[in-house]
Amino acid sequence: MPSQKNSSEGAGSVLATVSGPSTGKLPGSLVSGKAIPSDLLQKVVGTAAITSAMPNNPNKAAEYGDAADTPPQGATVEPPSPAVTGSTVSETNASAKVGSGNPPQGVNATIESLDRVRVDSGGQHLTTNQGVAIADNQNSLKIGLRGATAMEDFILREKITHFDHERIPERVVHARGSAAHGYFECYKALTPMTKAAPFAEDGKQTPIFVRFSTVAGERGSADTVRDVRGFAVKFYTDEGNWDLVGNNIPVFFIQDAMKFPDLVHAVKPEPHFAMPQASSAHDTFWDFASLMPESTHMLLWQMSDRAIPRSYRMMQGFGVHTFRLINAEGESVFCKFHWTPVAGTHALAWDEAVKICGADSDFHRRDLWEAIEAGAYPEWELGLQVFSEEQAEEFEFDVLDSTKLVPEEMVPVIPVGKLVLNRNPDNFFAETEQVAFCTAHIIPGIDFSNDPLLQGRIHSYLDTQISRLGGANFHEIPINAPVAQVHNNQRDGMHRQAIARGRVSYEPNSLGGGCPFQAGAMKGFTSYPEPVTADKVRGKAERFADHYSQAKLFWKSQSPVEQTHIIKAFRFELTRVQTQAIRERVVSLLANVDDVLASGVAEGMGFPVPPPAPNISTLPEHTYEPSPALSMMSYPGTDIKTRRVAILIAPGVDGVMAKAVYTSLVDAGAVPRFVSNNLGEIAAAKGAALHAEISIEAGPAVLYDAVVVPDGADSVAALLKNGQAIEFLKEQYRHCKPILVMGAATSLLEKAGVPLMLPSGEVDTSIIGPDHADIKAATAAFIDALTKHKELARETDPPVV
Ligand code: HDE
Repeated sequence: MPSQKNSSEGAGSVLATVSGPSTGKLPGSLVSGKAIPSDLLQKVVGTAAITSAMPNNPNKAAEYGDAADTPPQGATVEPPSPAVTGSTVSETNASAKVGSGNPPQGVNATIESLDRVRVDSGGQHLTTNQGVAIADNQNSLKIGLRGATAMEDFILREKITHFDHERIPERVVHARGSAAHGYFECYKALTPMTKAAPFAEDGKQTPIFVRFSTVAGERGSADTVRDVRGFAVKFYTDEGNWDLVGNNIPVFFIQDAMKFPDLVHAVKPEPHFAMPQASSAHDTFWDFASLMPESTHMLLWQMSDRAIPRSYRMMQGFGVHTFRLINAEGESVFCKFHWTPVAGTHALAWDEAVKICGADSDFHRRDLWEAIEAGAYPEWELGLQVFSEEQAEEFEFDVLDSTKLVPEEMVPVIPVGKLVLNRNPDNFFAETEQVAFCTAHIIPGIDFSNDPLLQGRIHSYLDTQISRLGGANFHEIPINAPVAQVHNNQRDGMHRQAIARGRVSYEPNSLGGGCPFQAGAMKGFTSYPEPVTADKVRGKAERFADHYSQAKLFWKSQSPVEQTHIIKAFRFELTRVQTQAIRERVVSLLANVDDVLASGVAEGMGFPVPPPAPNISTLPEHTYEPSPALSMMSYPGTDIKTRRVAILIAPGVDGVMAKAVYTSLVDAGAVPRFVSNNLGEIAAAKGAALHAEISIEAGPAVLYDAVVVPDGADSVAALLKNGQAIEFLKEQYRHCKPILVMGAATSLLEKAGVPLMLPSGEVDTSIIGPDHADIKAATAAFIDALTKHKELARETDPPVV
């Protein structure tokens, strides 16, 4: 609507905030000789123009019937001047606080990189949260030097009040974890399969944040407990955040979200006395699990070495559920996600894991941090198993059942990209604790399947953040903000940070020129239009009732030593259980899997194998061929980067030899340390004195992947008299770790009772030294042994050393 030049008619309407001229006429530029602010006039004139350009809602018809399949982009009108859609024409006035007076249009500045919120106090004085300089940070304000503290001491009160509220609730599950930043790089564009942003171009990089965790323990619990590990990846894509919230085991305990609170209540510390911490080895867990035969497959994984990984960097990750990929044509395939570590998959020994809980309860956290600080960036390859809905129909299991996996022999894993973790967080709380993963965070090109476990998760993660992070604005916490623009009409709530410009917070609108407008089917997220004709029911499909075929597949696919570990883990857990009927019920499930498994466990428990639990499946049981990919042995790794090696020294050590081994290990990427009885200078028989880096108490055997004892008559004599050193060698042997002894140090093996031959009668090639005169060759053989990680053929039950 045009303004009337040189007329004051309607001026009052421009200057007021209620009502406007009934004629629709707008004033000219002068009122009684006083100028109407031109920006205010422009705003009113411009508003009239954009609202009348939208006489109706042009997209309404597209909401109904077939037209709704392809929602159009929202209708918009460009405002003639920025003031038209602003909140206030006074936005052009500048200050250090309100900004430049030229507010950015069409952007959300809260998504700027984390640099925007990084704080460094170098060279700065202390202040209150209001920026007031603090003169004295040592004393509260008192009425007299020996008097009471004054109520008015706002500096003390602010400091203590903030401190009182420093904690937030820990995660209900996965409370204990550690995280790092990095990137995902796609090898080749996957556009025929999916339009998802990370896979859009060859070599495309997407920033990511990954958090690893245990499940059952509280936030301060130990890292190396027996448990499933979380493997949650947040992709900050240019089309919004995608969270792939997976585990290091490809299947799960239960089939329906309805059972998750029961599972977690059963595994968490028992409610009457809050024990045990971070352990499934107690009555309530096994009571529940043994009444849920669908968990049998997962229980085998949980009792395997997968549940005691050597490092977060040495475990696989899985999306677990079946997801959908969708391409630009709207075609969909099913997909399973696999992360495979470049460092190989490696585990601790159970005895080792238990002792590490005491020696360094931050073992995994420290390992991840140290590797990244040292520039040995952990890497994984992402692989996809892709299959059609028609293929899935032919499988003997249901792909919507999270207690089943798709064997790689049926659908191969295609490598599609790599994940690299190359930056530690600056602040554990702000980043690792406040990160909010959510299975509902998906992007165009990816969609959910109807897996009833996944469907329940879509609700749970968003919901849990609201109480954990204190309200609906947790997406604005810097670590959670996407790198893609965020524009919508959600407003207010606790701790809101975005200051929305303009008066429009609804859609459709004409006062905001129609903005922000719906993106439409071409750009916006659309769900895969899966055809459905079904009754509304509670229940599960027939194929979900097969509880044992894949448990058998997993068992058959394990190497003999892995099978032994599974039997021993069951025995350990069930021995801690107090109720005999529960123990027997667990073995009755195992009796459906394998005789050796069931009898091995029963024997250790001192009772006969009970009759197998009823197999309730009405479908014929499927027999799978063993799948080598299910054994950890299939991912050996290729080097010794970041492996920790103890070099045990005492006065009189052959310093030249010790240093030579040290240097070779550093060159190969390992982390050697001189370990001695105490810190300080250690006189050497040959060469310069060495400096002990850590004492045996602070760095016991379980914290190293291997041990070296250099030659030196006096040094060896001292170690022979040192019970801790002998214990060190015994543990290294018992945990199947490579041992390098040189010259006189060979006598330590005898004192420790370490045999040089394997139980099979073959030579133990991971004990190096006795017949290696040449130190170079010995070190090379030692590095070879360490590359293989452990010599598991050493194990006997019970251990001889
Ligand atoms: Fe989770 N899970 N979960 N979960 N989960 C949480 O979300 C839940 C499940 C997983 O590092 C919680 O933010 C339900 C399967 C990881 O921050 C909560 C069900 C898998 C993490 C939650 C499941 C996972 C969580 C607790 C069954 C593997 C840690 C705090 C329907 C595919 C993410 C939080 C991080 C965390 C609910 C089952 C993995 C309560 C209801 C299956 C890695 O929302």
